[in-house]
Amino acid sequence: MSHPALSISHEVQAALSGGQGVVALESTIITHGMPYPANRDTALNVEQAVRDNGAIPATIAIVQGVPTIGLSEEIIEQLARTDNAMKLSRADLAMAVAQGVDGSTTVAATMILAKMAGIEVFATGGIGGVHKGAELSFDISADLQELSRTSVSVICAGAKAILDIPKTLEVLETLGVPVLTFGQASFPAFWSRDSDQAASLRVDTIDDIVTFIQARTSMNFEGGILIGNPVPAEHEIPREKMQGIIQQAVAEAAMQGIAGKQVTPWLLGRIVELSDGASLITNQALIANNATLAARLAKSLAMSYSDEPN
Ligand code: PSU
Ligand code: MN
Repeated sequence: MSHPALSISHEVQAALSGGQGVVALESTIITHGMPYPANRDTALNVEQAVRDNGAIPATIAIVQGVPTIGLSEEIIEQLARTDNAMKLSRADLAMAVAQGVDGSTTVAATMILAKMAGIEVFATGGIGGVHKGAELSFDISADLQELSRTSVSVICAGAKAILDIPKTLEVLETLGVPVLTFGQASFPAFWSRDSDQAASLRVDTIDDIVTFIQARTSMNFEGGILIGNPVPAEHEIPREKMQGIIQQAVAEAAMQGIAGKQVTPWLLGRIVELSDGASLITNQALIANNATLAARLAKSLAMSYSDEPN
């Protein structure tokens, strides 16, 4: 079902009406998650990974006030270069529309627009969550709340250790968001495969995920699910290696009074600097890996719908 306020690319529209799998991709990672040109190259590689695995990519952003589903290479290039795009979550998404400006969508905002467009599967790198020190700052990403209310399956490589991972998992549980890990018991920690936190639900195959989604649908559950997909072993960076860097970045951010929506982008940028770019390579690899799983899931889901008698 298409939506009057959205601009959906022909390719994505054709895939949706033809029952082909579609994978939503976010754009904050382009404008606020990585430096140029790694951000552009990653965005294009991720789209390619989706295609290589049998689905159609739909990168999502607000372009001159228009919520746009499926970006041209030209627009991706433009977003990758600009410093002016608004970073949009649920609270401010409509302001970019009201003002007719460019804005990139976080996980929360991408979920909202994906849902409107009828896209059920979304691949990203890492989600926002409960920040370290949140008991004082109250800094908890709107991504978590969105997962509880918007029915999209989000595939990520876990959460970065800039976040408090145990508290992030607690909040997800409180909000009733199923957290599935793919192929292992522990929730992945972004650059490394393992956190010391067990997720409550484990799946080992794409069929397991499809069956779970079908069971939720049959029970009329609303809301998203989160799937943690560990980074491939050959690209992993050991946790201890990142720990010092993250601690330094978090301490500097506190000292400089970084607050609000600047916190996540500031930390991401500082970590790339402090790791001499090593963290970027892993970041790129894990997103492609997530896009691959997402494409296979979207394809299987699309096939399961066409099997249904109706
Ligand atoms: N974590 C990452 N990379 C990212 C982000 C988070 O490892 O690019 C981005 C995502 O778009 C996520 C957003 O939705 O940051 C969360 O921002 P905040 O904490 O301000 O909600
Ligand atoms: Mn925040």
